[in-house]
Amino acid sequence: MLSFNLCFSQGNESKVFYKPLIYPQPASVEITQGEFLITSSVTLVKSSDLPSEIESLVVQALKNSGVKSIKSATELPDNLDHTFIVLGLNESKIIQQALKKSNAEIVDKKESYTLSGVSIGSGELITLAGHDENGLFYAGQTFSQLTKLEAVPNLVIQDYPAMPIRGTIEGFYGKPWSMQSRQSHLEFLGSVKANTYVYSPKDDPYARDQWREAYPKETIDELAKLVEVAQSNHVNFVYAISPGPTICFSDPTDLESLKSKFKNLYAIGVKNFYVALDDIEYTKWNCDKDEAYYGESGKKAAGIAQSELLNKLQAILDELDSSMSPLIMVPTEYYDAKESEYKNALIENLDPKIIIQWTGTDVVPPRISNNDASQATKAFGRKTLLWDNYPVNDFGQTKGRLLMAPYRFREAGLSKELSGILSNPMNQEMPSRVTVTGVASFAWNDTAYDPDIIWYNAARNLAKGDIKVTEALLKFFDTQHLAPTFGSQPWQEQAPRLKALLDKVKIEIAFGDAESRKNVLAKLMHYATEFKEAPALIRSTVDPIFIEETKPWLQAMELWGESLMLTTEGLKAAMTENAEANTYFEKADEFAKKAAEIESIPGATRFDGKIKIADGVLDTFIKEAPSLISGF
Ligand code: LTM
Repeated sequence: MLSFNLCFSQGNESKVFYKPLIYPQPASVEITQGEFLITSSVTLVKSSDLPSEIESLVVQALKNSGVKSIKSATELPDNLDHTFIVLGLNESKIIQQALKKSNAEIVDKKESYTLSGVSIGSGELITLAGHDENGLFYAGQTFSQLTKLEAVPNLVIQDYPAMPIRGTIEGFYGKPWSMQSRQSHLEFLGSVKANTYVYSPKDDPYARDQWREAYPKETIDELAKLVEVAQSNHVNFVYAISPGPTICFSDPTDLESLKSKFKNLYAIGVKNFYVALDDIEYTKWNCDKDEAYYGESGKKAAGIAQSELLNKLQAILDELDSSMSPLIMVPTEYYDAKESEYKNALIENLDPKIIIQWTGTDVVPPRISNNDASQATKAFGRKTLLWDNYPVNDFGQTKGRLLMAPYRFREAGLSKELSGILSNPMNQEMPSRVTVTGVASFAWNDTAYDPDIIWYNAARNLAKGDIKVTEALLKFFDTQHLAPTFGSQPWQEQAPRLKALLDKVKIEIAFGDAESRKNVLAKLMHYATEFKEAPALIRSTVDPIFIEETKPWLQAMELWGESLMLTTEGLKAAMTENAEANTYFEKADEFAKKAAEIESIPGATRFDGKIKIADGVLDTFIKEAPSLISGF
């Protein structure tokens, strides 16, 4: 059960309220007396320093929930006869007054907020108080979630993030996201209280292979638009450059090229910079000058040369604008927390304020523990920022797959050792949200994080709140649950929901009686029918971009569903010794073969290949089914 209910009497009436499931899970939710009531006419009481995008967010949420009239005021009256919503930063007088009336306070932490609802007289006082602008924006996001629910009780939410840096790094190989996808991703990040997006597509030539060249004017204009969208969604837009494949560390003209690249981006509003030194040759210099300057090439010399370059860049940025956040970097040895010659040389020289990323105990680690993170703190000489290679699908083992399992196996307590988490997503932006919602939620509140509830919420969000479409999506995600590592052993199993049902079918056929076999086959037919119908339901409601990005998977799922229905008919017929059974099994096989032939969209992922749907679970069952009941 996902919620419990609470019963309060208001006057003579009594009404049932349901505890809301906010995501990311807030630090504290206290339910109080009465209803969190939004009347059809409300008054917004704003502090003078209210950013316009936060006002728009709240106004939009009110309109979507059916509010007909929104008036503005600068003060609260003594008597409330309808809903008053007070919005502002903690230090404003009006917020102090509203918090006092609500018996609430704000926690003194960066990005924190308090959201409260209290019944006063015949009206309602709702307060959205931010510690800072990000906090106030997050109060608006939580408010927006509350307005989509029915019968919410009055409450006091005090909330703040566990990790300071939360978001994504578009750091994969293969087709980069379109500018349109990036814009909608930035809006999505804001909605899950994530505050960071790193622009680092490996296949942007101006960021890696031709990093010395300036961007064409058209691209600069597009990037400027992204920076603007990021700002209005309270997301730091971080620009990453990858000079590693060709840089000459000791050449002042290369430093100049980096400086002018950063300056061009600063001019369009970029205030966060990043240097990516992953996946490069670091035991050979790219130029003779480096040999002359640093001596013989090698891991130690690479650590020294890289740290010197980064320190110079940090100094350039400090001079350009001292209010900017420090540089972020990913080193060449990013895939473990073992001390090494290279890492020692890097951190002995690197400016301590520069933030270092690592990917865990492997490039794609099966789990990340508190101990792993504290080893990384030691090895890199500071709290690290995790680069989590999930749900990225640019490596061979992901061929034909989307990665859509819940975000799991990151230990509660990591917020004590990490400065944050950035997820490296798939080439497909919208399907990536299934996991990124989990990453943002874990980074916001790692101790209360519940992977399954967040997974449900991610589906519900894509389904625009529709329960049937949510279930259809969850069935689809289950077929893409397998998460490969760089080795042969996946770190998340394939299709656990479907597997549980198919195992039950096999168990009842082997050990059950006529009645239980009949029942389990009825259940299987019900599931198979919903499975086959899921793609049509998804297409009817979910955003067309999601449908486009998942197109061949949805097509294949339909065919596999048909095959599973025919298999179930075959099993039913076999149970009653009906000779039609074989015909059903043969047809099921034909559909399975057709489904297994569907290919990914050419170029949409780094490795094209045949689409995989619940592989190793569904195909195995369909193949094995004719042998489960014999003698007809
Ligand atoms: O993980 C890092 C730091 N670098 C690359 C990524 O660009 C790539 O997307 C992932 C997954 O293939 N692996 C890497 O090594």
